[in-house]
Amino acid sequence: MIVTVQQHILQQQKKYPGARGNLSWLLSGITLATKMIESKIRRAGLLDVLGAAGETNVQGEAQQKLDVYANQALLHCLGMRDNVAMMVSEENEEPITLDRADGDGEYAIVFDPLDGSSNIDVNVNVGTIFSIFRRDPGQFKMDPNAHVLQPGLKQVAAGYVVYGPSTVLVYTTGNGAFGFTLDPAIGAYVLSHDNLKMPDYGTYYSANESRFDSFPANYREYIADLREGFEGREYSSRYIGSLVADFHRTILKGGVFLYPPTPSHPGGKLRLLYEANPLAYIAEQAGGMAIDGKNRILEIQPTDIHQRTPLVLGSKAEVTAFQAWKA
Ligand code: P6P
Repeated sequence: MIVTVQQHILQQQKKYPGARGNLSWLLSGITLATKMIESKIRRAGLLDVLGAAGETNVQGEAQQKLDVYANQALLHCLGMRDNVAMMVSEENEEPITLDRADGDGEYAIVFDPLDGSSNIDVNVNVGTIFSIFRRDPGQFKMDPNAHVLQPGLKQVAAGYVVYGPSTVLVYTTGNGAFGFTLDPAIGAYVLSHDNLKMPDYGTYYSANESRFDSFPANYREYIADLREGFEGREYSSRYIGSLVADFHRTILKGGVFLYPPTPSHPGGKLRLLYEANPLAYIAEQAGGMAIDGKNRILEIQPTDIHQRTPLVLGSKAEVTAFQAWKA
């Protein structure tokens, strides 16, 4: 039986008496934008959208044309959803606030429109990551950032789309994690991974080992032990360099993904609000764990919308073992 992501979202909403279908309306804006992005990615080589757009974004990274397109698609589709009060994008230094009548605009959304974009030109998986908060009307007038500077535990929903051999959307609203594969024949995301569960342990570790010598000692000792074999298991190293792809493998196969503090990024490279938090929420909903090297990602109180964090994320066995290493 085919279950589309729209049907699934509505079924999930039925679990909340009094839910008015607002969240499903909002999520349909995201799925629409990702279909627009997917269609561009599928034909990237043919549409001369490869290569830098000649601009640099707030991160100082050369903006790829697809980055710009993906950001515009999300801003447009979500801007059309009257229950969205504000948006934060990796591509925009400041939040985008939408002029809604004060009673409307229930949600604040943060997203990374096209993560791993440096892989676009070599046809390697890229992804979209999003995280949704309910805004606090009391704060709206003083500081729009306050709506998204909330610990990840407060997320109403979170998800990602990985654009690869197939395009898969995974999302959670707090009742488990669910995966949907885009069926090009009907243009709909169809349920393909019902109630995703991350294996309790895996046989992969994933880190950029070119910087191994500069990792903090506890990361180096931990990885050295995994290389030797851990709890009787041999480990292989897998690193795609596209967070969404490395995460998607981890949620399906288990194991651990690590982005430690490095000399160039002593506070970690990955972004808390629109990379670590949404993936941590999904990882925990699938039975996995996500920490910043010490503390649970979802409990971090953010102070800046673009702040970074170290990330150790994956199966219970591997992340628990990492925590045992004294930092
Ligand atoms: P490094 C891609 O640019 C990205 O933001 C993530 O998708 C990925 O996990 C990470 O950076 C890769 O960083 O330093 O290993 O190239």
